[in-house]
Amino acid sequence: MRSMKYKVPRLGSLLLLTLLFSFTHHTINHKKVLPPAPVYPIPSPQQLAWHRMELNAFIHFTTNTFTGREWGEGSEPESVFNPTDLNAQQWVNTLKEAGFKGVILTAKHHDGFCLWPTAYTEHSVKKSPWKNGQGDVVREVSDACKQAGVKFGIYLSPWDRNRADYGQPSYITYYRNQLKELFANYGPVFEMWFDGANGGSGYYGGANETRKINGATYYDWPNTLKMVRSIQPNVLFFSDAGPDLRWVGNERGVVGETNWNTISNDTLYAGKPGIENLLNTGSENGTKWIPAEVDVSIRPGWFYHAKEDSLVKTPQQLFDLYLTSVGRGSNLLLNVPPDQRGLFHEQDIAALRGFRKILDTEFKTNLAKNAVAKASTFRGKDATFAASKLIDGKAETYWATDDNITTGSIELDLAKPSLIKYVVLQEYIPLGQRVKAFTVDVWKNNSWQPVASATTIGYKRILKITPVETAKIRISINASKACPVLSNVEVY
Ligand code: FUL
Repeated sequence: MRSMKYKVPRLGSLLLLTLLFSFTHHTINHKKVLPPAPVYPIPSPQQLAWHRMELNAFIHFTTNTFTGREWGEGSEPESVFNPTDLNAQQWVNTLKEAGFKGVILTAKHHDGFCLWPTAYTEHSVKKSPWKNGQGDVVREVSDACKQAGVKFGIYLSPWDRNRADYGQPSYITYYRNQLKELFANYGPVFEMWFDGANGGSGYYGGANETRKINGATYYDWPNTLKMVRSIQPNVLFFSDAGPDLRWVGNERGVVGETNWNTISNDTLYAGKPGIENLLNTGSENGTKWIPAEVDVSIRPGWFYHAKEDSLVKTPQQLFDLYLTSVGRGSNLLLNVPPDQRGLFHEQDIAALRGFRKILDTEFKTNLAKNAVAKASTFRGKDATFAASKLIDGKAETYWATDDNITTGSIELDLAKPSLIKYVVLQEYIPLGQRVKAFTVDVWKNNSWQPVASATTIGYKRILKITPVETAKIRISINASKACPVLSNVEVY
């Protein structure tokens, strides 16, 4: 027993020594390779979640739906608002099936009519014959969204052609009261849409005149946003100038081929003329992360007009819009306006289903998934940052190079020749947007043949190429603000 007691500690300390040696040896020879430092500005967690939504929908609905106008005067009697068969679940479920993750409703458009029974004006659903004045469209849409697991957003037009005091300080109090009401009772609200439009003329409580406001100062946005944030800290504010999401500079559904999520907004404000081109591309050295949102309607107008039933965009046109928005690193905000029944029209539903079908067909089989990926170089020769991270399907892993290297290429070996039509790339934007120029080549007739050349990537870039059969694809990053950091490559 005694000798046993003596032997056990000796064996133990030997083991301990061996362990200690191999541990110190390991740490000395394999210094941990640190991830790249962020290139600022970077997205907030809320903005990052927004990027990942990709597809959101707008719903324009008010008295205009019944009067045939696009901009109501503000003098429309409440009695005109009378949908016969309103069904918000039909709207939200149709959109969800087509892949939309969020819905933004016009709670009040420029005409001032309120889709909820607000305490601050009589110009609302409560004075309309719809549901004998007991209805609440905002409630029905926010409930339908909750039920479907779709996020709910609000558009509340700052310009109000109904209010007698529009242009006075008291109107700002009115506007803020309505925001308080909406945010306290209908949340959570993922996005708040502030429209810069202001056409000047209106009913204005019977004054019927043209009113000019100073767009830079009248609304005192900083204090309005502070108030809203105190109720819902996670909301994202959209306007021409941000502060969280920016307008894309047109209503055609097209963001710049060069699309920086960064822009300097110090001198920008909603409705400022002449900034469309800047908003369309952002700026490489912008001081704030304010990504562009691409708003466009499925019809020529934002509101439903029966005469436009034959002009609903085709599934192919919607897919093209997807490529010029999501495909260039922005989100699509597609407007689908309910008709006078209070339903999405059959034509629009068919177009949305067709759009979904094209998406599912075109992006059915990701050929990169089973490819072998290698890179010209990777960070610290550490497997954490190897090319295989580009095809592991994980958003949180990425390929990166060493800090002093701002170019590099990735090769995907598909094992056998396949027909390819699209190349999808994603930067790991939690560390900032970096890539400034890149090219794509395919291996054909024993050499590399160029098939695409582009500038920015950002959250996502989809390149549609002339269909080509190949077994090998090369993506070359030719210029980058700092070492490139890419999280995903897909090939279809
Ligand atoms: C514009 C408005 O004037 C249109 O009516 C529509 O609401 C569009 C989304 O924004 O500025």
